[in-house]
Amino acid sequence: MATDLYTHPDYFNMDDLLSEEHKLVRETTRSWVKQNVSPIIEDYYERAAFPEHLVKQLGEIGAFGPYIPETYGGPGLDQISYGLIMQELERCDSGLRSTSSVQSSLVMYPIWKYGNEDQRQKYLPKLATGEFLGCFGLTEPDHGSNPGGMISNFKDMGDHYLLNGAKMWISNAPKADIAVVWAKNEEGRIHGLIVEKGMEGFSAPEMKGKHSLRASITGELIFDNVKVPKENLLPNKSGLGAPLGCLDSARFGIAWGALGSAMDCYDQALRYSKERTQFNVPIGAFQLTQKKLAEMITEITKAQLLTFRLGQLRNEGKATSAQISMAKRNNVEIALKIAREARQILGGMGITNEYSVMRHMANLESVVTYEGTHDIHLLITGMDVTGIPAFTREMPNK
Ligand code: TGC
Ligand code: FAD
Repeated sequence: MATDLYTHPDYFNMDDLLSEEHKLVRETTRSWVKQNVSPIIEDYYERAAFPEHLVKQLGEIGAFGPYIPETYGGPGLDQISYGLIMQELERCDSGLRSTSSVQSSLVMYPIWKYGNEDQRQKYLPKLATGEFLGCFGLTEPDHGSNPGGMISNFKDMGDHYLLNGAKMWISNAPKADIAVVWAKNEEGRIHGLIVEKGMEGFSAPEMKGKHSLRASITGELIFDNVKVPKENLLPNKSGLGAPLGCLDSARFGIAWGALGSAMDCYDQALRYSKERTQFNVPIGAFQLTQKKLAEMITEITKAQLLTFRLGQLRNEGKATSAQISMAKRNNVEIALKIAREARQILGGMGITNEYSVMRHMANLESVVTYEGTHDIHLLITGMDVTGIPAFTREMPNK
């Protein structure tokens, strides 16, 4: 890949709204990415290899649990800082952001919010430094958009729980030291359990053959009569709202992150349009190229405003799940469109690994599906504005 020349577009002077701390956090992440990830990411992506050596470094730059309080080893930053870190990581690669946002929002967040003090002290500092890598098991082979139908279950055996079931599509799973797993108890109530690598009957085989998110590692979680100690149950929240609460935090990070991919694609397309000459003029002189660039920067600016306001609301504890859902859906959708347009501006070069645009495009095909598909998020907004859920329907009689 060519030298990473990225600078972020800021058409509406959004930087004026950021504090000095926000800018420092962004700069720290960006320079770490440029120095340590940009030179290697295409190679890892092509080989579908997980850059495991970056895990501890992500801990060092504060990208694991940015908003987790210092008492538990986190940097104690605000939500906008969290968003900016996700933006800088996904600006480079969605898989890199996945590694970080799963650890932060789907592993550290539930332990912090739903765990007891012993669990927080035991796991959070190690997760913050990257000594431990975690994963989050909600999706099952037959229950993706409808996680409430899960069949993974645990029984109370007196001195321990016995866990059975299977999860699939789990980011970080094959390399994870711990898994936050959602399963039903004998009454059918969903609870979170911390399952540790090495527990008998627990395995996490890698899922291969992905054409997207190739630098992120994905796996199954298989539980065959796994004895889980009773102290590993997250005691402070149960029901489907518990995992969905974690998704609020992760979807917030994705809204910022996907925008990072869009900003990178625009930055590369704009630069290329000024350098590449055809018919004796830079291709940026053609009205059709300018239309593409004008639409890209307009959508990026709208998404930046949406995302920043969402960050303010989240800092105040006022962001609703539906607002977060809208931002995730919108920003991933515009990022995908921008990646496709940017690839066209780059012509044939756009399909090569000299540029990150095609990789972003392929990655975003996962991002538009995970953490709730585009259509599920449309239905969440639809339900919010009408008050009528449209997730299920009766099958017509034959
Ligand atoms: P429903 O009856 O609507 O809700 C059940 C209970 O949950 C509450 N709730 C929420 N709570 C917190 N945050 C949210 N976002 C919430 N949404 C709903 C709700 O109030 C209710 O509470 P209670 O007390 O009344 O019981 O549930 P439903 O079964 O009808 O489903 C609703 C639906 C479809 C929106 C939901 O299931 C959904 O979001 N489905 C999408 C599944 C999904 O996003 N899976 C993500 C898996 S993790 C992942 O993809 C990680 S990728 C990571 C990476 O690599 O970056
Ligand atoms: P399905 O739910 O089968 O959906 C298929 C299609 O049907 C979609 O277009 C969907 O929009 C549509 N559909 C479904 N229900 C409705 C409805 N009611 N109305 C209209 N249309 C509907 N999960 C985890 O738990 N942890 C992870 O770490 C994780 N990481 C992932 C990493 C990757 C790379 C990928 C691809 C997925 C990951 N997932 C993870 C799983 C992800 O959350 C699911 O793929 C997602 O929720 C969709 O589920 P599904 O793939 O089973 O699709």
